[in-house]
Amino acid sequence: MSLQSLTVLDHHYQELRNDGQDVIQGLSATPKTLPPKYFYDDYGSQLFEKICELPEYYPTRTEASILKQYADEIAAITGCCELIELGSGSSTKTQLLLDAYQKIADCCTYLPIDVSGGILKDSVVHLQKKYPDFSIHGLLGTYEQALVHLETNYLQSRMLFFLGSSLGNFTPAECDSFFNQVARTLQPGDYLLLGVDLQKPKDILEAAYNDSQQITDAFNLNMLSHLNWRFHGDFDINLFRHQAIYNEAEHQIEMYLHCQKSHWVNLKSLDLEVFFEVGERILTEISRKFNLVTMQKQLEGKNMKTLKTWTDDQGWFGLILSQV
Ligand code: AVJ
Repeated sequence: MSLQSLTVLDHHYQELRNDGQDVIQGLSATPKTLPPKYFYDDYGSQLFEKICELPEYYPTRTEASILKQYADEIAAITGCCELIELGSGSSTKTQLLLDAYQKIADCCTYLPIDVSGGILKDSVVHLQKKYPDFSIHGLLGTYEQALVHLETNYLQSRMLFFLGSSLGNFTPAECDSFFNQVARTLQPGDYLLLGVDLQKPKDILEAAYNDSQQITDAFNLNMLSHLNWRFHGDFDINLFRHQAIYNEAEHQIEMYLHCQKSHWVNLKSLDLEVFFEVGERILTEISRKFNLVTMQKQLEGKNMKTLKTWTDDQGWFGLILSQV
């Protein structure tokens, strides 16, 4: 991979100098919370890739089936533009879209954005081989860092992908400011392709986040291992248990790390000591489940008009193509 193929948006992120204010805030709050971006160190991203292949975890496979069926139609609507993806991970599903764009244009730009350097580098190398005529450039950083970068580096018309229902990690308030930030990176005529997980019965949802191989357990607990290496911490992951429940009133999966024994945890480089009570939980993630019509209205409130939506036969997952 050439050096120009990856831009590190925050040179501190890979180092321990990430200031970790969000960790201090979350662990000092009652109840305790941690931001889901800390799932994704390189090992966490590998675990997430495994989750995507689990029999119980339907979202990835369902979204891929929709993309498989409609990628050509999506590419035909937007035509060639700069393809940008927030939270690209391994870009596996995205290749269905890249294939479609390759058919209609001989040269396209693709900018995958992720917080995991390892998986981002590997996928850029792989994609450059697979799509030699594409200009592929990875951006290593958080959504916020990437959106700020994109706002000030507008080159050509854009199609922003936000797939996999990553949007589900945001509270309604965070979602609102995220859409505002997205809107600032797009010009009139630009597109947003949003993949959202839809509301469905509790048993299906809870199975998807409590898989029988316990990969999701490992994924959740790995957040503490990540904090240990990043902030010189001494979390003992054996003192916590994974728990995922569907909160039907809020239409969201809530993932917790449930403390099994009262103890202190020290995060040296954050100068933080935290006491955990037995039975206390850390909320590590919400994964909201959406209603397609409500989501379209919300986008319209942000001046993004729906051009078309697609779902699978069971109505489990939705794709919305909107235009500014
Ligand atoms: C990547 C946020 C969409 O919420 O389903 C998978 C993360 N957490 N299993 C999701 C996740 C537990 C995933 N998102």
